[in-house]
Amino acid sequence: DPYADDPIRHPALKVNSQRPFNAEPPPELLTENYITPNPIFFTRNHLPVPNLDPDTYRLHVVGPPGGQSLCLSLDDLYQFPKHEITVTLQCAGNRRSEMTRFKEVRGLEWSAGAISTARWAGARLCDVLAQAGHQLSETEAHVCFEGLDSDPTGTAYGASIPLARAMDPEAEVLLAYEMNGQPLPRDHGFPVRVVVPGVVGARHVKWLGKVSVEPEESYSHWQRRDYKGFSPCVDWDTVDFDSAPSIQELPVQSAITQPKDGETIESGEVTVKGYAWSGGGRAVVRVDVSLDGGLTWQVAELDGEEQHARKAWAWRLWQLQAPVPAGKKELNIVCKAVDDSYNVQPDTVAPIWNLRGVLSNAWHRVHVHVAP
Ligand code: MTE
Ligand code: MO
Repeated sequence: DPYADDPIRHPALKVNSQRPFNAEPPPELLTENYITPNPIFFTRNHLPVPNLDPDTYRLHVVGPPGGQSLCLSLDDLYQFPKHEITVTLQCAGNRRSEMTRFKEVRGLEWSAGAISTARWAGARLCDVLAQAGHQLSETEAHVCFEGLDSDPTGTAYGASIPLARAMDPEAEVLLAYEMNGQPLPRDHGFPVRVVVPGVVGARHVKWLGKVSVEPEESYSHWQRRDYKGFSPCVDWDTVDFDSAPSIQELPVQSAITQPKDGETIESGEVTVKGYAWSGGGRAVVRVDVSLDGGLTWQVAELDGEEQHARKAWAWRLWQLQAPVPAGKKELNIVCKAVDDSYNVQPDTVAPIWNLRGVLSNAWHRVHVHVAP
């Protein structure tokens, strides 16, 4: 069993698949803290978790022609200036189960918990690439990452991002060796992973073994044959993966974590809580909440760290305290977020449904009963 050596996991996690291990925190824990504690940070593994020795670990950075390839130990990585930022990581499949309810899709049944936030610290990728002699002049170039996890045929997990993002100091792409002040837990990429703020989780390659600059995107299955969006009219007979761009920045997202769907709440006052986030460093400027299925709206209060323009890498938690409208036996609670480009979430799943169930960001809806 290639999974026999996987780490022990926290019992509170809701497991979507045991081998490979995929799990999310339950909603009430997800937004209990602005920073997600490491043991309940959602986990998305495609393969067995490698068991890497920090003393013999090496990161290979391929240099440009005429440049210098690097073979970095952990100690070498610690020599680069240490950069620490708060970043929310979201899987492209977050909230997929809502797409499934509309029409069948292929993929893990994530609820709204395939998203978490941590303080990440490490070397900036731009500093490491510069040391290897890379410059921005290479046109249309991509930075390809390879993990040290692999399938039985020896194929490693891989993904890529555009070189322009990798080389931009303001994009703050990290080769992270710390998560919330601790060495990375094994499930989250020990000893080194990529953190690409504002970008889909799939590009944050864990157990990083190799970095190279290439004229084309990574040839990995997960770059080319997965993690792409399609029209609702496309099915598995007609899908052409080459026709769509790989997902990089994610669209604006929000979800309700309290109360839970199907719950019975007290009459009087209701407290609604949740998270909101947008990709590409776009800040969340507002969250609207409706108690009547979207007919009337109230503005939620935003909590969490103040966001920097164009560098809003982390989510906002939000809450709304409101009187339960008199005489109501049930409430249809809805939330939707607005980012600083005034992007909004679509109201239903139908127009964004896609065969892989990615990019699921319709208004989040929770139905509750009111105690008599
Ligand atoms: N990196 C490697 N090497 N192997 C993987 O399976 N999964 C990716 C990404 N990096 C993956 C990986 C996906 S799809 C996501 S959403 C994130 O890691 C999840 O990171 P987490 O498990 O730390 O939450
Ligand atoms: Mo993912």
